[in-house]
Amino acid sequence: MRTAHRTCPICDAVCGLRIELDDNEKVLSVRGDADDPLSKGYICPKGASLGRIDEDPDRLRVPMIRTGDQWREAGWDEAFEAVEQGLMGVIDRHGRQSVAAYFGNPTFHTMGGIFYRGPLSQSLGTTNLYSAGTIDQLPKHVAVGLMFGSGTAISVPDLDRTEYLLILGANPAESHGSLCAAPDFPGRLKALRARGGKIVVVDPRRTRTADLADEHLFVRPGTDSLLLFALVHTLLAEDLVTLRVETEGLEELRAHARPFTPAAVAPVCGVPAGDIVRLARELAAAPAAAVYTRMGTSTADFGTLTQWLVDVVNTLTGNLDRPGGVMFPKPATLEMPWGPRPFTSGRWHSRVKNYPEAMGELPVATLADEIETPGEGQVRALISIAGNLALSAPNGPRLADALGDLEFMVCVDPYLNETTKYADVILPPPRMMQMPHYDLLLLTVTVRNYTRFSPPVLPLEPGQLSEAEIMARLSLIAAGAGAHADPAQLDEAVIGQLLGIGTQIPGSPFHGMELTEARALLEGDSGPELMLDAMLRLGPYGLSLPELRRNPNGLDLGPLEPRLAEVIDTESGAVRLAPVELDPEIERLGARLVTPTAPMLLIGRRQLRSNNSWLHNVPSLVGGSNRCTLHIHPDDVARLGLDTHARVTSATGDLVVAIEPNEAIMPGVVSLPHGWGHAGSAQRTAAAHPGVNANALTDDSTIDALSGNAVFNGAPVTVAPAPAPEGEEPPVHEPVLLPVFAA
Ligand SMILES: Nc1nc2c(c(=O)[nH]1)N[C@H]1C(S)=C(S)[C@@H](COP(=O)(O)OP(=O)(O)OC[C@H]3O[C@@H](n4cnc5c(=O)[nH]c(N)nc54)[C@H](O)[C@@H]3O)O[C@H]1N2
Ligand SMILES: Nc1nc2c(c(=O)[nH]1)N[C@H]1C(S)=C(S)[C@@H](COP(=O)(O)OP(=O)(O)OC[C@H]3O[C@@H](n4cnc5c(=O)[nH]c(N)nc54)[C@H](O)[C@@H]3O)O[C@H]1N2
Ligand code: SF4
Ligand SMILES: [Mo]
Repeated sequence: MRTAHRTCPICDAVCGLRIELDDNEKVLSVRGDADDPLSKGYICPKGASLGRIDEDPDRLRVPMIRTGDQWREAGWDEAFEAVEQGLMGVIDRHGRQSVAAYFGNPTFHTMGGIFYRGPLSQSLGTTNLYSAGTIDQLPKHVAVGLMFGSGTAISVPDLDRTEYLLILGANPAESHGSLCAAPDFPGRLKALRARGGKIVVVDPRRTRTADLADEHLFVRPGTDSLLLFALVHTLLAEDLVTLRVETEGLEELRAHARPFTPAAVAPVCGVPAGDIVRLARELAAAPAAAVYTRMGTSTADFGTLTQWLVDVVNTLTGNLDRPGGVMFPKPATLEMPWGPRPFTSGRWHSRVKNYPEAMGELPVATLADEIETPGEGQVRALISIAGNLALSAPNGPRLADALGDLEFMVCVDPYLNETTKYADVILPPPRMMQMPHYDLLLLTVTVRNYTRFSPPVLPLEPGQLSEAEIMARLSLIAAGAGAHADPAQLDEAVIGQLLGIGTQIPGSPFHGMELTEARALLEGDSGPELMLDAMLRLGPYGLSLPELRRNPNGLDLGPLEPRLAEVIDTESGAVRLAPVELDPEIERLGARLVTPTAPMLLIGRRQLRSNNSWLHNVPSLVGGSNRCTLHIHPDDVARLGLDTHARVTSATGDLVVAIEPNEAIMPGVVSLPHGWGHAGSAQRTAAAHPGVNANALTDDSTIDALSGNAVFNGAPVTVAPAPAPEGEEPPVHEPVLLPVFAA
């Protein structure tokens, strides 16, 4: 028996884990790592199931090649030869623009995904680049890009020191936090209240997070920008503004905010005017306050405006870049610019709908258009890395059909699932336990400065490829170097680029060195480890990979400190309170100041033992409370005459689903979790708990204009009685509350 340490790779909370393995290297138990300075032993049911997830018998172990509807196992060389033939064939016939790439959610967590996204995108030479970003957080990047001049200037609530936390459209008690890495988020919320602070949650559902708060307010889906504008209006009208950082555009902001009075927005957003005024006063009066928002508002109409207004309120109340307010973490690695600086968007546009690029990406919501619409530049091939678009994208079934029409598709994915079944070749990454891990992205949004590296717990088997090698070989094929090119060739090129930057940074350990001299200093067992070592040595704490290896439980690098001056990149150096780029959206929002007629509105829901589309194949994570049901208020159940099931119809599709009457949801709103719809899947456990695809109902024709982001929340739907589909189990009406446990 032995114990290994590893960061959990599943969600944004980056919990440290202690893994016990038996003599056959089978995982016996996974517990929280009490010696991790950030997570301090916290673990959730998913982390505790990591061994079962990792050892899933349905996981692919070798490449798969499809002919018609027949799959067969293949060797790596043969698989890469098939990729070269398929991909280069499409490029020869239709040009490089006919190739698209999608980088799914796990690519934000894995070293293979993070370090090789750039090289693969560049060697493909296409602007048809898509990621989970445009079905998630792109509005945040655009908003901070416009305000601070850098699309990565993302602040986090200083959770452990704040005295007042306003949460809109996030449910960290179940999601464990997002764009805010805070293991044991629920515990941190409890501590906030225990020290006399206040928490207010604004959400169309009274969530578990709301249960941990002092106050919960229902908001009509898609209207948070109105509510926030009224907060801004009140702060300005009542002279409650404290500016602690240099700003520009206050007068323009005042003009924008004028029509959005609490009285004008209240009937539209559903939050009483008196509560809005009180919230503004409380935020202004709190010794330190933070406003935090995530998916609920990012994937709703006016997503970018909402993210902007959140940071406007944080700035106006004097809480930007201040302890207890919202702060910019200082990661251990060299901060690499991602996206243009100063920030700009629309450097190119999508072919069919002319949507602007943002952060180098085009909207996932228009990928089906690009595949279906003939003409020069039509997408004919797709490289999908760690994505399950059939279930994750708006109007997923349409996109799935489009995938079936591609001339070539290759997926890097451990599963044959709803999306990868359309691939010609599937290249499986190794098990999580076999991969080194470093959260290059998530460690930029931690609530304390912190770092931790995890070496692989288990070695690769002979002949098995790491995810990094798979990515490198795909990049080399795309670059024309062929199916047998040595991945080290690409690694050395990337490392050389990094060191090239390093030799020019005065004061860096590589300054003034020859590249070979600098390269000789690096230590690491693989390409991404060497890249990481370089980035750590170039980082602000002077760390290195060997140093991190000596600290397997992670290193606390101290509380967050003010550093706006280091991250801001606007022309004037001031925070732009009223970027002109937002004007058209503000005008469009003004037109929403009319009391809405009331169709039912659909929103999403995350479940504690789930993670998007890919954890439903683990028996301990499905069943019980983790079922795909429609939450609906009992008044609506009665009004609509529903029995056990409902037919839900939207502009794009319809489905029949079991209902779960629930007092906690706002009347007029229904909620369906996403990532389900596994009927007929090759993942056997998932197929036995199929659920329905919520994205059959979401619309791919509406996007957030500024970011291209999908609008999942607030889709108008009709709900009608329906009989239970034959053979379906009766729905579970009682949510089973799981204890959130620690080590
Ligand atoms: N209606 C609705 N739709 C949504 C959302 C919503 O709230 N409502 N949420 C959206 C959000 S926030 C996101 S991030 C997206 C996520 O959507 P996707 O980007 O499609 O990600 P997942 O659904 O997590 O699917 C991950 C895929 O990666 C594979 N995978 C798992 N681990 C690894 C690995 O280590 N390496 C590789 N190569 N593959 C791996 C899995 O088998 C799976 O196929 O969904 C979005 N879709
Ligand atoms: N257990 C679990 N954890 C996860 C995931 C998972 O699938 N399951 N997915 C991971 C991923 S990819 C992400 S991006 C994060 C997301 O992390 P969160 O953003 O915290 O996740 P959600 O649970 O989607 O929270 C969104 C909340 O917004 C509410 N909402 C919906 N529409 C609106 C609206 O218009 N206005 C307001 N104010 N609220 C609204 C919903 O009711 C919900 O409570 O979670 C991550 N962690
Ligand atoms: S909250 Fe759970 S899934 Fe997320 S990192 Fe921690 S243990 Fe893993
Ligand atoms: Mo996400």
